[in-house]
Amino acid sequence: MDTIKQLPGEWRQWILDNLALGCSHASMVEAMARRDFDREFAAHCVRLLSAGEPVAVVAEDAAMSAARPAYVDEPPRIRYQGSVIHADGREVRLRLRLAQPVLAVLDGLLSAGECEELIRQSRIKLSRSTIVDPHSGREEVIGERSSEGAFFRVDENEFLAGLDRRIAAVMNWPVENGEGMQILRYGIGGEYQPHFDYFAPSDPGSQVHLAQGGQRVSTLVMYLNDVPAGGETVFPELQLAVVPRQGSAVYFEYCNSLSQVDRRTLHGGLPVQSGEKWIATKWMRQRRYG
Ligand code: PD2
Ligand code: ZN
Repeated sequence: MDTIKQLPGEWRQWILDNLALGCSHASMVEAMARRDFDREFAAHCVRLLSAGEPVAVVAEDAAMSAARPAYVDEPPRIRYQGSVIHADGREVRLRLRLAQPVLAVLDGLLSAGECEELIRQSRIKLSRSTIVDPHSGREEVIGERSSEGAFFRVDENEFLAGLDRRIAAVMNWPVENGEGMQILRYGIGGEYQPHFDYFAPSDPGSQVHLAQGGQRVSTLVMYLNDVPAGGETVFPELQLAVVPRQGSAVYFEYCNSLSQVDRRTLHGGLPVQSGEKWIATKWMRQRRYG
């Protein structure tokens, strides 16, 4: 088969995104060669773009769209010993796992007492999640995420530090790479519309987020209470719904060593139909955060 010696605009952006993330030239050339680009041509494009020089691009045609960068699956970061994860002295049980995208449902991550303590501490800080309305400039309640939220710093207190150590052990990623834990409370009708947790690499607004700690690589959503009806975390591409259960969690990975992001991890929170829903979320970054 002939190798590709033309650069579609989408691939030009892919190279620029990965350069901004600090990826090595060799890793980019390797990924392009795997998608049938000519190695020398790929290296030439990476060299020019890294030097800030222009590179001619072609519009994507049907043949080229077949060469769109596909997410390269890699071995999971999370590690199971049989159906258990030994995490900083606690036995966390595996209830479901998916090979690719890497996803796991875990039981017994937090005790009931720990969930209640997290809720108690969050109630104290809780403020309604807001955004700045572009027209009025006023802070408005976010429409698509009808919830209240609170953030905890990694070193907020001993209790949080202990949980952060356990979470880092489960996610098999350094505690220093974690963002502070986010707690959300959804009331009846509260939902989180489908989104990606990673920052869209080609979105100029992402650069400010990526500058500190790089891309997000994995998420752990922990359920702090049982929800009588609704509130499932759903993955539309996987046709999977996770029912919230106190102390359990859903874990998933979406950024590989090439800094590619995995669109299969689109996910959202369905409306709560009865009662309320409390979650704690931990996002891990490529590098040290904060
Ligand atoms: O509350 C959820 O189930 C949910 C859904 C999607 C949480 C998040 N995303 C998140 O915290 O990123
Ligand atoms: Zn999310």
